[in-house]
Amino acid sequence: MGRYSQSEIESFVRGVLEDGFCVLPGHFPREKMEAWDEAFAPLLAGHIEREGSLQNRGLARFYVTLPFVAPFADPDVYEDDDVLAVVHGLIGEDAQLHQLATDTPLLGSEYQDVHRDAPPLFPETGRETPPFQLAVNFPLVDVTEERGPFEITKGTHMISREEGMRLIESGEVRLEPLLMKAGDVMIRDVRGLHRGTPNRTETPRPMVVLGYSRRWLLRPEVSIRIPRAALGGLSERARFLLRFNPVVDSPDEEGAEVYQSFAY
Ligand SMILES: O=C(O)CCC(=O)C(=O)O
Repeated sequence: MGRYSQSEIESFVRGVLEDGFCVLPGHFPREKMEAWDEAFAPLLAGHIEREGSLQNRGLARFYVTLPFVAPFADPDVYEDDDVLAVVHGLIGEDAQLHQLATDTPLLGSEYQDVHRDAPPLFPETGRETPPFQLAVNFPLVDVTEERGPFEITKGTHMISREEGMRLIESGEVRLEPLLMKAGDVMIRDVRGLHRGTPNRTETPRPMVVLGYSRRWLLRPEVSIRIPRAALGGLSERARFLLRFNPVVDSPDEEGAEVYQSFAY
């Protein structure tokens, strides 16, 4: 049972359709975010040791896939009733979940180029379509001006990148820093123009990304490796959401990150 009424859910859906994103304030318990942050720290350290030299998201900024094990394989997060109601309202009841990962700027990170996370579906038409790919983002720590807030624009998800950039350059559209608290959840159309900004502190600023898509969208660059042993414990709804992901015998085997091309 979610916390929001049907009309409130519809208003979040409208927010994403019109602005490109909405925020559900204080949605996840702070203690849960702290537990995730603690469990994430060694994963980040291991990632930096293995492939830290790549820095393809910019200096001192890392994309790390989370393993589908506790505390990250949490149905209270990826099956949250309110988040799913908004997701379903935007990309259909048969949506799939195919990404569980993090973006983390560290001290030394810089402004990213403004970008979208997906190209248009039909570039030859010069027109955008209704939403097909969503990111559900939540930070694991409070985000301050100094900790490199995610900056986002309103209303650029349904226009071309060129037009969006023109509006930003002319000042008609503003890049807004989102000072999200640990527990706040953003649901966004990945076509909205945005960028990461410099983290000027010693505290890593992990932002979790759950990627939900229309059922027909193939995203070979991301996946959630489901441990075979976990299958039996998944709800029917979770099995449906996760149905296109690989089932693996050993979840802990870490391959190199394959999601390298991320900006459009
Ligand atoms: O700073 C962030 O959390 C987002 C960074 C980002 O947009 C990206 O790496 O694609």
